[in-house]
Amino acid sequence: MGFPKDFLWGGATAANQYEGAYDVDGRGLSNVDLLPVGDDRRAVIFGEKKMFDFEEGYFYPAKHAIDGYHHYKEDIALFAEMGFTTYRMSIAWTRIFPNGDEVEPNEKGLQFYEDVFKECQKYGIEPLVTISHFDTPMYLVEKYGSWRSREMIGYFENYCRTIFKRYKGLVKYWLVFNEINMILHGSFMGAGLYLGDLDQKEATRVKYQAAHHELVANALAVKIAHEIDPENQVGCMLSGGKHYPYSCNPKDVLVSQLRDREDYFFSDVQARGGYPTFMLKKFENEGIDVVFEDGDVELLKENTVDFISFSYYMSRVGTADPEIAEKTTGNVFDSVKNPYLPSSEWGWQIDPLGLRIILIELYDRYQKPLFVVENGLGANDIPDETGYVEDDYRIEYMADHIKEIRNAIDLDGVPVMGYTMWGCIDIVSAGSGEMKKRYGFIYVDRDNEGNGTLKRSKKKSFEWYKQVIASNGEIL
Ligand code: P53
Repeated sequence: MGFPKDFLWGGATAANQYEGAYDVDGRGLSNVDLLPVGDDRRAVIFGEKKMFDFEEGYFYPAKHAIDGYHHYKEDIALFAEMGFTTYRMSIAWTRIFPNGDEVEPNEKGLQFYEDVFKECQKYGIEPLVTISHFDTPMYLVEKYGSWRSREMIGYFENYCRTIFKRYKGLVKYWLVFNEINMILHGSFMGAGLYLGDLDQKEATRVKYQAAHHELVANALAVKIAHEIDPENQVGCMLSGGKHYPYSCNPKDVLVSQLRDREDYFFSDVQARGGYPTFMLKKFENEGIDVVFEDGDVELLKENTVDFISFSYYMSRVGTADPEIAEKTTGNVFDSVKNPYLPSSEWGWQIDPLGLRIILIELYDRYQKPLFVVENGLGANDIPDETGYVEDDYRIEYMADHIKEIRNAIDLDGVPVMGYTMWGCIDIVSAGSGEMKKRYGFIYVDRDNEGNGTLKRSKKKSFEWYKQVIASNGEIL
């Protein structure tokens, strides 16, 4: 009973929220560098406001982030001290191909990640590598309109082939696109799509055409990963969270079910190998013309993912009743507020049982191993003068969620490969751009305006997680 012996325990970060050094060693500019802090951030994330270069009067937190580029050795040593057996991180596409369309990769970028993986290897930490954590080279955004263009597939394929070859033997767990369903919501953040000049129908068409290109690129990535090294295991990655019906009125149930399908469309293609009929019907009924090329159907069919990964922060709520207007705040996935659940300081509702519910649901749907690759609590931690934070609220949040993973394994028979808690060291928030929305076991001295020494200090949760891992999830 309990967690399997080889369960992978760790934490997760993403290049643009962690590394900084945005212009060092030949790195090119990417869409996620251009998300400013402040009132305009959401409009840029959603692809409503165009921001294709740094502009006067804005602060761009990804430029320097927590300077992980120069601190990774110290950070990985701290992860190792907690006993991590895995570390989820992402490669910045623009470190390897600064513009995206070069034939030859940037050696300095390749060397950087090789050093990172070797550092992990030193401690027996298995890297879990996201190939695109929301990032797209700005050169390709400007030249081709990003993923709306079929051209992207070839460039992405070259990027994948390059890293699979170079890191063969160092990395075996891969995720292709982080939260692939983000493309429908935060379209510029998720996929470099600026949609501000399109009407709604055309914007929808562009999103689904771009999604198709990403799905084809995903299948190619799976194919190449398996060809280069049969040891490679490739997962899809979904922003998870089931829609609960607001009431047992069948109308609410139906709305919730249909909204879940909008998300599962992506993993249905990636895990089952073809478009679900409901999506083809939607295209037909709404006149959405998504162009497939010869060979796409076969490629998708033959190259399904090895496992299903997802982020889980909260469940969502669906209702058919327009009178129920109270929405949750602070998340790009809009949802009606659930009256049974408490909320974090950022309005994200806290629902540990929802994690068990989505684990059951995803396993029932796909019968493939699951990996919880993000989960955690963003909070405004107040450190003492030494940088220590007594983050009992975070410990409680995580303990409650890890218990539900154990229940899913023990009571529901769901195979779960591992758990990587989000933002294991404080990093820039993707949604808000703030530093003060902190998730880490490790406090980083940096504020929303970019001031601070970048000093790392252990929070109370650091010792707690160490003991969770040492006991393989028995002591929570
Ligand atoms: P933050 C919502 C909004 C933005 C990104 O989010 C999101 C979500 C949740 O689904 O996805 C992930 O930093 C994402 C991470 C991100 C994390 O959620 O807004 O993969 O990059 O940092 C947490 O609190």
